[in-house]
Order: sequence, then structure tokens, then C-alpha cells
Amino acid sequence: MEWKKSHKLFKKALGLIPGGVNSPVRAFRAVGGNPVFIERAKGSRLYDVDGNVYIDYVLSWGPLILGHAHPEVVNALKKAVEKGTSYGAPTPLEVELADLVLKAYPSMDKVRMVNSGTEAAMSAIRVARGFTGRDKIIKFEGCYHGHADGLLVKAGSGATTFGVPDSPGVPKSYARNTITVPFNDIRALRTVIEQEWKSIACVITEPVVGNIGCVLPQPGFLEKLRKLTKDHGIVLIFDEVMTGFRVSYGGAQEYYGIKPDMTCLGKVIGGGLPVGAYGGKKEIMSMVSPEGPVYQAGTLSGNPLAMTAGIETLRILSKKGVYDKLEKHAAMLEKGLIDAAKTAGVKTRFYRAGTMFCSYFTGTHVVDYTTAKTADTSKFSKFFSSMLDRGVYIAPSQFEAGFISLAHTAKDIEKTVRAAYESFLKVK
Ligand code: KE4
Repeated sequence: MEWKKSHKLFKKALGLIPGGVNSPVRAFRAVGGNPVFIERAKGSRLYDVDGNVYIDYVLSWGPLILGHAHPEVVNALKKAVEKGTSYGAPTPLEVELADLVLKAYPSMDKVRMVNSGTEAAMSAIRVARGFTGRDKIIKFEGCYHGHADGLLVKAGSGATTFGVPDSPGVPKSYARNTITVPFNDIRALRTVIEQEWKSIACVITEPVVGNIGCVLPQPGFLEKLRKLTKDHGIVLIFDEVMTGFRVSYGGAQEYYGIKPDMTCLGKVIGGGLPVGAYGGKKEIMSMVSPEGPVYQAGTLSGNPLAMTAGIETLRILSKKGVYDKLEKHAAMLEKGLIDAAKTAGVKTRFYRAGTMFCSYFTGTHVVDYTTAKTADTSKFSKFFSSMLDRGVYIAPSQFEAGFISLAHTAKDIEKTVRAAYESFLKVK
């Protein structure tokens, strides 16, 4: 493939935008080479500025579960934009999307719209702190909940349970309030909670970790997490920004049958426009301004275009048979990729929850950040480049999840599996 125009654009972008991108992972630094610049997208396809075509398994990092430029979403947006783009006043659309979300997530009595997953997670944490009067939070190693200061924290060294900043610019004082434990490690979690519960406001987790690739909760982990938090008056926040409407219509909480106290959503509920949301039980959400004292606001929160895209997306997703079709194609892709790696003689571990998945270049069973990092990232980089060259666009990092959409066909998956087999042979 030729990428002359992309390279020229990237060179220009590097002089104007930090790293040439508006979000770090897009720069392809984890896989080497330069990012391709996208001209347009339709269905399961991306079209770059050099005229190359790709089957897309990134789908804007999850939101485009219907596929790109779904005609019904596009038509609804065309009509909506004629009525204006934002009013800074309540609209029937935000009432409609709130109603759809609450019907799909019975653990939530009330929900507030924001503009990103980061805002959803940071706001949910502030409300949990306001509700409990406690300052500390627990997160799991490798989980990503957006880039708010208190969440860019890694486990402190040695016995200390206090976090240390994971990025310059995050004050140590913020990091000290964030405790990090390994995902799926209920013993470590229990120890910290038994020692510190009086100062812990919440545990926030991705119920399926999509930011270390795709790490599934081990049997019983979520149940024990739920019991431990309930027994100690700790708010359990499921960050379902990625898993929401993705792992199933009712998210991971429906898939695993666990009721969190609060939920964060994003991505799919915006249908590709900027939306985040957080919600929970009424006694907790009554803390949120102007109903309660915990302040949170946003100029474009609930804006009519994002609401329109979200409503149309959920309307289509709620139709009978949609998730059966998604499941059928996701299972076909899973089988194809596992068989391709095996036939090529490459050691991989494949994990999937609904239509999010990851193939790790390791023979180790992946249950947390440490085991995920046994993956051979140089093999992954070669695999990534070979797939790109064969017209298959996967996430440019071993530690990101892949996604399929309603627009992906059996033919797309057959082509993907063939490209994967040839690419596995190349990395062997
Ligand atoms: P945003 O602020 O990027 O909308 O959402 C943050 C966020 C919160 N919670 C979870 C579980 C998430 O996966 C995310 C964002 N996901 C990344 C993908 N790893 C977005 C891609 C990017 O950062 O460019």
C-alpha cells in the first residue's frame, strides 16, 4: 500500500498538534510507523486519504457498533442539525436518551449526560466522595477511566497502598488518594478494604478490562467485589464506557448479573458524537447539583446532535436479533483467529466478551496487567503492519481491544482471517 498523502499530512500535523494527533494512541507509537489519515468511512470500511480501504476493527474505539455512517443515524442527524446545534437549555432529546439508558440499566435510577468518558468517571467519583464523605478511591492496575488527575495513578512501590502519579503534572497529593490493586486479585482487594475501608469512597472498575486488551473477570471476582464493597459502605462504580451496549445491550452488568451502585457510559450512547454519562441509585444521584450539593456541569452536555445520534443508535440496537447477529460474527472471528494462529504455529491467547476481543501474543493465561504484559509487543507490531498492508485496520497497540459492528459481514471476517493467517506466518 502507498501512504504518501498520509505521511505528508502527518508531517504537517506534527508541526501543529502535539505528536501530530488529538489522542496519543492514534499516533501508532506502540507499533511504529506513521498513522494513516482517514478521509471517510462507511459500514465496516475506512477509506484513507491515499485511497486505501480497510476493514475497521477499531470503530473509533468502540462507538460505531452499527458501523460507520449508518443511514438512519445520518438522516436523523441531518434533520436535527437543521434545528440548530446546541441551545444550552433542556430539550426533549435528552429526556428520551436518559429514558432509554435507564430502561437498559435497571441498576440506575437517574443519569446525567456529559461529553466524554473521562468526564463521566471523574464526576461519578466526585459524587461517590460527596455521598460517603470519604476521600480515597480504589482502581485496578491497567484499567483506564479517562485522564482526570486522580486516575493517572499507578500502584505505589512496596507495601504502601498509596498511589504515585503515572504522569507528570499529577500532584502527589492527588495520587495519594488513589489505591491501585491488580485486577482479579480479590485477596489484595480484601486486604486493602479491611485496612482502609473507613476512608474509601468507591471502587471503580472496568467490569471487562478493555484498556489492557481484553481481560475477563475470573469466575466469582465481580460477585466478591460486589459483596466486599456493599459490606463496607463503599460505592461500586462500573465504568462501562467501553462495555456498555457492547458486551450486551445491558452491558457487562447484565452479562455477568452484577448490580453496581453507579455506572459510567460513553462511546456507543453517542453513536460517534461526544457523549458520556454517569448514573446510579437515586439516593446517590440526589447528591448531584442542582438537586444536591455536588457540583458538575457542562456547556454541551446533552446537546441535541449527540442525543440524536445516541437515540438512533440505541433504537436500532434494541431491535430483535441484533445482538444474535453481532454474537454470530464475533464468534466466527474468534474461531477464525484462533485457528489461523494455531495453523501458523504462533502462540496466542484470545479473549472475548460479546463483540470486544483481544488476541495476545503470549502463551500465558491473561488475567491482569502483569500477565497481559507477557505479550510479545514486537511480534504484535509486525502483525499490525502486515494486517494494515492487507487492508485490515486493528488497534495500533497490543493493549487495546478490538470491536466488530453490525456492518461487518461473513465475507469481511473471512478476508480478515485469511490476512491474519498470512500475518501470523510473517511474525513466526
Ligand atoms: P474518553 O474521555 O476518551 O471519552 O473516555 C475515557 C474512557 C473511560 N473509560 C473507559 C473504560 C475507556 O475505555 C475510555 C476511553 N477508551 C480509550 C480506548 N482505550 C479511548 C481511545 C483514546 O484514548 O483515544
